[in-house]
Amino acid sequence: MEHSQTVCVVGLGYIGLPTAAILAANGHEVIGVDVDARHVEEINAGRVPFVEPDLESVVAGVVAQGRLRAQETMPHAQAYIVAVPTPFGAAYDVDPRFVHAAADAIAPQLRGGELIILESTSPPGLTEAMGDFILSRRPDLTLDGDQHNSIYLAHCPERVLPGRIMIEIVANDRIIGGVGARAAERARDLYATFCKGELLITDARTAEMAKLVENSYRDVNIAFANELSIISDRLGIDVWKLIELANHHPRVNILQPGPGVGGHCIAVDPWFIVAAAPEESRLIRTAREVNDAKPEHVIDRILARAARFRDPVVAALGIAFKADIDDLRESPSRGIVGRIGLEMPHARVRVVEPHIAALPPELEAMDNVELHGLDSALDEADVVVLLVDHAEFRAVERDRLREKVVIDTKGLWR
Ligand code: SAJ
Repeated sequence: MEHSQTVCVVGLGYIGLPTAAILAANGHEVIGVDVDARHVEEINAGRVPFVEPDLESVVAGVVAQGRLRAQETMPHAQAYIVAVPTPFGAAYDVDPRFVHAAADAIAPQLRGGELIILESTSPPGLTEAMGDFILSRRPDLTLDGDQHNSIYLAHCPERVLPGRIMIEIVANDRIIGGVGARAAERARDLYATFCKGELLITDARTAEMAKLVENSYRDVNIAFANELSIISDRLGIDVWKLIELANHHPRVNILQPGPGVGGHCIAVDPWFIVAAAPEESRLIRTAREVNDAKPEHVIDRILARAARFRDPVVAALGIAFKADIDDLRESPSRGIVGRIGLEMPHARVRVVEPHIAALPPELEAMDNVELHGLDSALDEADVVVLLVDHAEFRAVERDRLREKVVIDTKGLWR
């Protein structure tokens, strides 16, 4: 292993915490910073405040060894990795407030020689803007390399898949975009201490764009599948069979339709490209619109098929944004469940979500929506809506669905 460093990871969420844990497990002294006091306390007790396979054992181990500690204040460190949210603002451009807050807190700690890596998904130019922001607070420092007062800035977007983070954080290739060549080399040396994938060096803007392009590629391809499912509904064709057959062609690989696209990445990142080049991003924008419209199509189908019952019991299976995780952010199924409850006030909606202990507030507040176990929800249901392909749902015996109206948005029970 290369020499160990003091590394500060700013933002201990789905990306920051695994990154902090893996750095600590590879010999670095890691200080995690988060604004949430409860989060900090949990991590210092070796616990992980969200579901991600294999993460908790690593966190518990490095905390017990004293290699990772969390705190609310910004320390001095040799390297900083910023992994804070970059949501979109009103005009679908980035809201940089968390990046600015991190930069604001890091700036007074700098002495010259530090490496600062932005991992948060960024529109083209945000990493350079972060550098300008730091220099505006610290005019005594420079981004020109190899001087006593140089700081080194790079963008290294994360590409891990929730549910497989601990595998992919080590195995995936990484793009490292430096603001200057020296910064990229230093960032590469740090990632090389735990990353077994290829470390690909470029400039910060290209790295920013590469990340957005990867997620847009997936969004466009899912939009194609979702559009096919709507066309197929109209033409009376089984879309799953259709895609399976078409995918036998050696150069065709269509993705799977679903109730819409969720999560905080694929449903967000393409908008940064659209905001940066609105006239030119026609396909990317349309794909977003197609995917955003899919939940409405699902709602219409549910309402139409449930119309024959007076006071139906609806079992809604899954409100996470995808299979086998507990993340409800930007989840289309969560929105669909809310709308069913609203549009059918006389229906009783039984939500089954094995990965959560309580409904999110907006569903909790609805009188006709309740969290249920799978068995009781299925027993009572007139209408069963499959919204997430969780492993638990895959195992449901088909006999239990007989004589019920079934709307399977993931093609799980074909
Ligand atoms: N989905 C479909 N059909 C499919 C595949 C996915 O409807 O065939 C839906 C899912 O149900 C979910 C959404 O798309 O609602 C996104 O899920 P995902 O598994 O495609 O991706 P994320 O959001 O969990 O993670 C993505 C990954 N990006 C790519 O695969 C290009 C991951 O590698 C990134 O690190 C992550 O975004 C990120 O943080 O940017």
